[in-house]
Amino acid sequence: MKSLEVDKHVNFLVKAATTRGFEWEMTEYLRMSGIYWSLTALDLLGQLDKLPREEMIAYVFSCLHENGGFSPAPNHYPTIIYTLSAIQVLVILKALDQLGEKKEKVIEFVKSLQNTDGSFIGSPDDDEEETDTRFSFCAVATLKLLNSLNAIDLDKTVQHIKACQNFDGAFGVRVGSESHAGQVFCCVGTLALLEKLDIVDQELLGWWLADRQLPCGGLNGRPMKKEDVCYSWWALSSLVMIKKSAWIDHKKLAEFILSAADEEMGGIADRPGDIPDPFHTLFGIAGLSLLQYNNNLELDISSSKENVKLKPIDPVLCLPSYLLHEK
Ligand code: GRG
Repeated sequence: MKSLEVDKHVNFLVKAATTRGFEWEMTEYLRMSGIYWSLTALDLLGQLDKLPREEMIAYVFSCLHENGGFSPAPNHYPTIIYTLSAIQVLVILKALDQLGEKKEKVIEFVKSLQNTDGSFIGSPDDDEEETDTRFSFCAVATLKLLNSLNAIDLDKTVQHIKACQNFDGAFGVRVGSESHAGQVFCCVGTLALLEKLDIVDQELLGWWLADRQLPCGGLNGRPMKKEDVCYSWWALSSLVMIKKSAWIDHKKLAEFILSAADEEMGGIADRPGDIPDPFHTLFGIAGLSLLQYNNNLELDISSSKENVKLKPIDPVLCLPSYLLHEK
């Protein structure tokens, strides 16, 4: 198995976060999540200090709006996805306290997005039917990190997720939508945060998730689709949450993730030979962390620093575990 080239990945992540140019401009619409991906990956690699903390915190607050929501960049509108990313960044930088009385505003923002059937819209201007189980997860995860789960109707939240479970045991975007591993993560993660995993048919879901592994070792997001490194997070973390991660071949998955790394520039791509990006770099490294700590994978780590270890990650909140235990 190839080794995890720490120095190269750190250089790649720092370069992606600090180089100004065409790519930087083109990714403005997702910047807050980009910062979360880069910081989380750097922290897992033990090198969080490679990006300027105060500058990152100032950026997060420059994206906080009057209604309590965060946008990806200052001149964009706030949504629940970027609100979760902003809160995750503040947790990583141990700066959540700086929210002060604005914390109540953020809670109000999240609360305002819940429909009467328990589903969530992504931003206040969305129509009531524009729901997505991603928004349920982001709402619940944000409130969990703010210690304010009771701000929303939790029973209805669970009922809605339950209604999104399909005959194959997996979950989709909304009631009746095709099962997709990304949405499975969101639904299983929501139930895990609300301690309601018992309502899931875990055997059936375990089979569906394990079936995502292809002969190349990588996982796909739904039947008949190509493998993609990001499902080494969405599908594997779901398997970990329902305690069925032993149902896939760990070594083959780790080999697939490592083979999607760019050997020269660092960074991980969706699949071998493609161009790396911070999204796949985080979810590839996060998948390796799950495999190492949940399935005893022996990972060879190459670094110019001594005794570098990959940190354990929380399978639900996708944050280095030590941050959640310290809270
Ligand atoms: C990271 C903790 C944390 C939270 C974020 C926004 C969100 C919560 C989760 C998104 C989950 C999701 C839907 C992931 C899938 C992303 C993806 C690669 C979608 C591509 O979908 P298709 O249909 O790809 O283009 P396939 O693989 O089906 O061909």
